[in-house]
Amino acid sequence: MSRGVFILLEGVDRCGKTTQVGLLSESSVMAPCEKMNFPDRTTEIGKTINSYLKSSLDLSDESVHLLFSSNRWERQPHILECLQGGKNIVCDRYAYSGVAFTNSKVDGPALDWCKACDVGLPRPDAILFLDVSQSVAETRGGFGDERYENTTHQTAVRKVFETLKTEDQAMDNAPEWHMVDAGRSIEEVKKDIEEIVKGVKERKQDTPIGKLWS
Ligand code: DGP
Ligand code: NA
Ligand code: NA
Repeated sequence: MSRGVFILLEGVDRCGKTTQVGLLSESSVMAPCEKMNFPDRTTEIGKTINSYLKSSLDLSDESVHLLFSSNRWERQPHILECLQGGKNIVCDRYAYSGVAFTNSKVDGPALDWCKACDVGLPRPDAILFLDVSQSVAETRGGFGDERYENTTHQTAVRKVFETLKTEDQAMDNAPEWHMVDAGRSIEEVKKDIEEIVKGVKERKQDTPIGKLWS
């Protein structure tokens, strides 16, 4: 039996990621599928993260970064169990958001420090980056509700995602990156994503499960 594949959707806030994660998780292409999202606000750590994002709690940049990372590590056993059991995973954000949202802060922690605590997590097979212009993202519902949702920060976040893509592309064992034009209709984006995922499954489902950034 082939293992499950691990598909990660990333992007700035309001890029349409959560909609597409939902659609992909219900698509026959991914069956059987487990849907995940980070931060997972349901755990004890996740509740603290939620308070931080809603601005009812202040934490240092380093402290909250480690909480976000820990929130991923607490799901590591479950991720491995799914993949080993032949279940595909579609995930809404992961360590890439982790690094991008922290390193992009004014005088934020260094890129290598940000990456270090997520090294060794289960490695996604592919990253589908939902690319939408900042002006389009901001016209979408709810922009500005949470801590990081301002133009300056989001623009800086985009730059770090670009750096992470470049670094991954220089590594032998890194996820595949696919840029998806998310300025189109939901239906067009969905079709595009499904085609990409079919290819990823063919290439990856008979390879060993990897470790992130190692
Ligand atoms: P979401 O629930 O996907 O809208 O994510 C909530 C916000 O938290 C969003 O602005 C992105 C940000 N975020 C997601 N993961 C991380 C992380 O690991 N570290 C930091 N600093 N921010 C993150
Ligand atoms: Na958000
Ligand atoms: Na999310």
